[in-house]
Amino acid sequence: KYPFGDYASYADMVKYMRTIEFYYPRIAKIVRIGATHEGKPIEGLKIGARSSHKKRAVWVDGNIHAREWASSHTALYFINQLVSGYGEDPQITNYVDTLDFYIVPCLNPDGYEYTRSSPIPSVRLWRKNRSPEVCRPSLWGGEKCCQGVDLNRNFRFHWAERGSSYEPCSNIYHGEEVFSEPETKAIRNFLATPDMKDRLDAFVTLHSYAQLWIYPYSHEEQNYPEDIGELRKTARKAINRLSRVYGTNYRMGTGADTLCKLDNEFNLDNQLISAPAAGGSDDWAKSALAVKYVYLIELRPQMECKLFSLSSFPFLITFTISVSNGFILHKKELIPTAVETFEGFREVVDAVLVLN
Ligand code: 0X9
Ligand code: ZN
Repeated sequence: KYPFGDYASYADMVKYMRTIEFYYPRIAKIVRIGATHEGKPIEGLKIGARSSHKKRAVWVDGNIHAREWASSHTALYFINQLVSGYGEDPQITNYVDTLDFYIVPCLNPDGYEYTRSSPIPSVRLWRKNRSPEVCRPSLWGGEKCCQGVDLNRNFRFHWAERGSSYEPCSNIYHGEEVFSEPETKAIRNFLATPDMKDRLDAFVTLHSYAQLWIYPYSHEEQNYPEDIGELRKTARKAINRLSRVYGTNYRMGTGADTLCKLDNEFNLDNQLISAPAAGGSDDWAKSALAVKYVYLIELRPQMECKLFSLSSFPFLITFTISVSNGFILHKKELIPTAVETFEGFREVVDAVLVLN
């Protein structure tokens, strides 16, 4: 039994998934998509009833960013709902009979375990993976070296363009090359096979925080896929359904159009993160895998945005000065966050079901 309502180690997440596989062998199977820099296996669950024909598939992941702890908890709750609802709730039974769900709750276990190792802000608020140090010549002579790549800047979609950095010490460092990291390679190798690619109808990636239901594209403002109408329609339904549970208010849009952020004061280099950001997994899933419903969900809490428009720029840079820290979500908000997000997610699954 997983301690829902509390934070857990990566080992406990994996243990929980193994227990699910043991108790629900007909619908749940562990999938190992690869291993991290430190050699930790990246594991998830495939949930789906056996079928004689090829099934359509839905992907869900969490914790690609180390500090976004509520996201893996939410993904694990999705697993719990799907397996415990099977044979109980007719709708969920239909989901599991008709589709295959691939749920990988923690894509960045090295980073996640690192953030658990100390409450000091530079550790608890680590964002990237834990890849070895990369050095750049420093202005004062010698060189400056830092660890970690922002995995959500390492995908092949306008890689190394806006909203990402060449500096290894930056929180949004895109890596030395596209797909340089074992974690991003694992996702690509697992999903970009012809078989898998053709089956995927939804790609949902869980992040925190801001209460946003994000659809592509997020590398620049006002750039949308041609089926944006359907993506928006389903996103609208999802956030409406989500808000009916506890009244939580979500906004929707592309990351480029809606996100506002300045990394908080704990950020080592205190850089401005502009909302457009290239190299994200969501945009890659939409463009390279041609997945229909691609959403990046920024979970609770709400982000306060202070808007400053810099008139000399052709685009609007929005940022927030944060005092409290939304990445550290109080335990008592974990289950409500998971419950409402699952409700929203059901709207995405329902949209996938009518496709087929
Ligand atoms: O910056 C990100 O990677 C995401 N926000 S977060 O605070 N969780 O780090 C937003 C990503 C939006 N999508 C893309 N830029 N592709
Ligand atoms: Zn994130």
